Amino acid sequence: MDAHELITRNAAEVVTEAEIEALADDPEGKRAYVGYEPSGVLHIGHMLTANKLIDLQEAGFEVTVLLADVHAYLNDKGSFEEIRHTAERMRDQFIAYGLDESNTQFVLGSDFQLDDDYTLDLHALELETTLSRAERAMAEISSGDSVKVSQAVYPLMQALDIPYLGVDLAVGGMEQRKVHMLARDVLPSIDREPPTSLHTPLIADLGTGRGKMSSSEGVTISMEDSREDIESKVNDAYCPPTADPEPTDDGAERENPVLQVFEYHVFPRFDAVTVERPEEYGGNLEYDAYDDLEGDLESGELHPADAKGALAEYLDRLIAPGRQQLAE
Ligand code: IYR
Repeated sequence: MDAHELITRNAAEVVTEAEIEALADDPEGKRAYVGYEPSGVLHIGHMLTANKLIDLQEAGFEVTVLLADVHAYLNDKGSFEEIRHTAERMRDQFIAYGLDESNTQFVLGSDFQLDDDYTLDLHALELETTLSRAERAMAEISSGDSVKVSQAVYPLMQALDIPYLGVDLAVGGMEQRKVHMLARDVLPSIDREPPTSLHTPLIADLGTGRGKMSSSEGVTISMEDSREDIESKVNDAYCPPTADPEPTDDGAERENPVLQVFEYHVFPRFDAVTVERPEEYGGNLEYDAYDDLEGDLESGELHPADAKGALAEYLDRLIAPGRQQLAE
């Protein structure tokens, strides 16, 4: 797979295509980052952007993981002490998950975001940004109806992280896109380049296929899950025999989360996927590309129950090292 394909595969969006092409032409030593508000354990949402970081490392990029302790604090996730402690645990989880340790730099937000220069640049960005713009940038990131001042400062700090970390590419889920668009607009006002960004798709809730999978609501998968937990969550997942399910009666869009997890979590990390089936049901099925598995589910060749059995198996393999690390 060439660098451009490694960088862009499974991305929902890149901004801009021309900037990404320039990075793909000479990826060696280029720097990419993702920031995460530290939370207790790695869950499937972290794993999605981590898969992209692994792709980028394979393409020649150096990777920075920002453990965004100050951001988590501003977003009301607990006391600063607690968040710091949680951040330490996440580092080991990312390595257990498969990031290349020799080429991943972990940075705590508080290591540079409290410096004088950063603070003054932040105030300069505050002067350039209306409250409503900052609020809109946060709509998909913070929950709750009333936005606190801290949550309006948050996206400006996220924008500023990009030049302060000196990265060439900012990666995040689609819920981060408005922050990155804000960054493109405001950073030139302090003589910084508008950043290039790449966004990974949002995956629907496993149980219903609606909305987006989140660690705070609905069903999620995390490094704390036992094999039995994974089997039971996947077994209960919404999986109609199509990649394009009908909307619900009240008009809500639905996805097939079982197929999404195969596409964005399993196939990027395994060269081939085996669906085990007893001989009397046709024997094992082998897939080396996601599209073939989707096609077989749609044609009826692959039964949803068999697809779920395989999904639980591969998710368990992805999670096992992190589970082991938590137990140590
Ligand atoms: N907004 C992210 C956390 C975050 C991301 C980046 I990229 C930063 O520079 C800072 C914080 C979240 O929702 O988890």
